[in-house]
Amino acid sequence: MITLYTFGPYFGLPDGSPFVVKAMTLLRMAGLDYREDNGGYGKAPKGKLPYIDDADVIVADSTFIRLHIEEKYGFNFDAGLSDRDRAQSWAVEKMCEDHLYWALLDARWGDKANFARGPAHFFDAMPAPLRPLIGGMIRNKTLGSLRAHGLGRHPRPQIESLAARDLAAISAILGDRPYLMGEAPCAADAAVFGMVSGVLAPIFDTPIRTAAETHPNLTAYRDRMLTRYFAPAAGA
Ligand SMILES: N[C@@H](CCC(=O)N[C@@H](CS)C(=O)NCC(=O)O)C(=O)O
Repeated sequence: MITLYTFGPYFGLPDGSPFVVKAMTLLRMAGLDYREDNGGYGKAPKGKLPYIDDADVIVADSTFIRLHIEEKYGFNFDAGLSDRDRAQSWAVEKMCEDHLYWALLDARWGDKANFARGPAHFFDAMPAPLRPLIGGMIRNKTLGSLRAHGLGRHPRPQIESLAARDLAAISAILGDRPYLMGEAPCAADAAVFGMVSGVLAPIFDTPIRTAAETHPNLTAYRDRMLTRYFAPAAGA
């Protein structure tokens, strides 16, 4: 069986990382059984989660996990999409992952109150005296990568205004359709759901969440994806 390396459920979400939520959703979309292991971060080949172990083949990065599923299991996430829809869905996915994600990171890790509510709990299993030390080091490392990306160089209100534009774009593309590209979910839905559900997580108090909440189709979309892929099985 496939092992998916995760952080674990945090913030009322299937996982604390939107990329892990994306990978979970892809596996569920493809109907593949998998087990979760939240102890694999130390061995992550690219230093990040998610990655999978599929019969001793290690695949790191959510997009390469998608390509692996397509190649090994013959599942076409974008079946039925026109070339234009495929291109548009890829563009939206990458806007989420390479732009909106960094704004989410700033909201969660940059804002001190949100950090205390959220990511600080990643270190709860450590001995109490070490928690602020290790937590502070990882926070500095994360904010360093945000700065290296570039988005972290803007003052927070500017970051938030850019994120609000991303969310308005996703909302406009979704329109009144159930999924991004129409009646059926496609690969980008896994990525966009991972990010939008992360942005909407109620424990974080942030103008980015408020911006997302002004688009009722985004909250409905989050709920639709949750029900479709993460509702507990009957009797479970
Ligand atoms: N491109 C990667 C991004 C994965 C990623 O950024 N994961 C973050 C969590 S959201 C991570 O593992 N960060 C830990 C670190 O940078 O040390 C993917 O699509 O899987």
